[in-house]
Amino acid sequence: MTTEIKYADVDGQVSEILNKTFVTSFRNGYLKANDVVLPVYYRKFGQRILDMEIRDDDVWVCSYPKTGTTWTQEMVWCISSDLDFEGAKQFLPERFPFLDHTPLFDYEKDLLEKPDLKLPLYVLDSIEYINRMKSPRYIKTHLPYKLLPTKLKDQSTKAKIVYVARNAKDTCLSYFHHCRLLEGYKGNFDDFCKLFTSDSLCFSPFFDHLLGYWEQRNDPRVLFLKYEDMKRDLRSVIRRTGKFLGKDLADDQVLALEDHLSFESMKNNRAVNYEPVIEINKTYNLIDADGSFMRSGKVGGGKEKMSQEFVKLFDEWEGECLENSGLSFD
Ligand code: PPS
Repeated sequence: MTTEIKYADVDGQVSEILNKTFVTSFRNGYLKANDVVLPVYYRKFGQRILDMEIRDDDVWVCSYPKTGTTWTQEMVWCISSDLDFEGAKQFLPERFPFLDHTPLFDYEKDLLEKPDLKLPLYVLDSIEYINRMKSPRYIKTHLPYKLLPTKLKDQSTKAKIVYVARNAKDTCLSYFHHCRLLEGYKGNFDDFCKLFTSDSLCFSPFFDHLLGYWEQRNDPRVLFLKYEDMKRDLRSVIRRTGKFLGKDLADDQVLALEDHLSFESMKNNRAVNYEPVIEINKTYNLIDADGSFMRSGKVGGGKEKMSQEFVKLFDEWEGECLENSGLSFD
């Protein structure tokens, strides 16, 4: 069980590429925390996260970035709240905060330079925001299993974890667009594929992330989902998740939730589509890029966008990393 974090430098060449291609005021370099790539700002928070108190009625949604986290969060929140679509109008990060938000985005310099930039507590200190939340708490994290709070992994807690995974190529393409839109990435897609497959991006190594949770899949407190299954048969995933959360959903509830969770519906829903964040980034010149968070919502786009060389590289890499694990993607 991890109770302390060992920090190391990111390889010098990788660090140089990351610093050159990710250009924003809120990112000041990278480190490795127990071999996981994270921003240097994480060092200030890592131990606080490990030492966090956990509540038995917590529900955690965990994922590598861009694998369907927001979709899963909205599904989990709506099921848990007995389909309170009125309550779901509240901004998702308020009702389902992102634990690692503050370690990921260091706004200290921006706050000094832009005194009218008013940021909420879930941005300024996401850990404290979560500590102060009323129960039941719903918590998002991109941290790999080994960096989760120690007490969340303790057998004595009843807190639940829903993990969502997505195939590597689509995750990479979605992460590329995300990094341009929200994290100041200025490089091209080929360079991003190189960073992704060399496990140099935040929250990597990618397959270790998946396997860390996959190994927990038989724990009754853990539900392992796949984005591709949600696309193919959302109804079944809603029912499975309902069962896991102790909610027996009626047929009309499943249909209503399926509608609420459709890509079109979520794309137009400001509570979940992150448009308010994109607008703040523009207003305060934190990022200069166009696009939308709810981008395409498809399976297979990554393969279409990549060169044949990268498709081959991704396939070989996946084959090696997932060999004998029992985990596979369509
Ligand atoms: S984040 O920033 O890491 O939390 O992003 P995350 O929510 O994990 O992933 C965003 C991708 O999920 C897609 N998405 C959906 N697809 C289908 N249906 C619905 N309802 C839906 N909601 C979100 C979103 O479009 C991103 O994928 P891409 O491939 O970029 O479109």
